[in-house]
Amino acid sequence: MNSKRILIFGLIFLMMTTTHVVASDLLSGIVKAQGLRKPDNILVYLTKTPDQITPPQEAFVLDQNNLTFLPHTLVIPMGSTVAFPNNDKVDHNVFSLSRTKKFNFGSYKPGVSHNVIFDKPGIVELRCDLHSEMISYILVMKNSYFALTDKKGNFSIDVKGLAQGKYTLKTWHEKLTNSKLALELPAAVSQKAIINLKRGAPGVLYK
Ligand SMILES: [Cu+2]
Repeated sequence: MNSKRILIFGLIFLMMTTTHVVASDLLSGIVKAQGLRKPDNILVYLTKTPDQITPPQEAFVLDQNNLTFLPHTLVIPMGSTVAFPNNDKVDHNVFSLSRTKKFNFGSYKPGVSHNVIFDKPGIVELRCDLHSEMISYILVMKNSYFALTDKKGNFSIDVKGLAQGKYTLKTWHEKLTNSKLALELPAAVSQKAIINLKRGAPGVLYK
């Protein structure tokens, strides 16, 4: 190999290794929610990313126990299957009237389960026809860049592999108005995002 060739290969190698991809990092921050007892279960998600996602083979579980849906908020990638087992002592009738996915299992007994595939992004509000206090949310996402806040409002999203550039960080919670924050990667991974939210009617996930 002559020196000219070595130089060209060297340049190609340099270009390949500096394609401006966020190597490995977490986009983290804290959400403060005015008028909410705890700032947990708030969805924080990135948009303007490539919308490619591989749903897991295994089904997610949205349990029914003690007249409660568990978890209260379930975030899943588009195309995922969710099982709705009745692990309670009484019958339940789980249904959704949401545009993202409409279904109604009818009344079913303890020990029985139903499966649903969520093939469209958006919000699904779950209810039980027998117990009006039962409510939960399934949030169906277009990409895998999302997180739910913990009890203190902390979140972190793995942005590994995302190209350098501008993105939007959005939030959703059933009792809070939506928010959006423009940010730039990779700069944003080195600083904590602080998001202040207020009570109000939320909007949709995707327009
Ligand atoms: Cu019920």
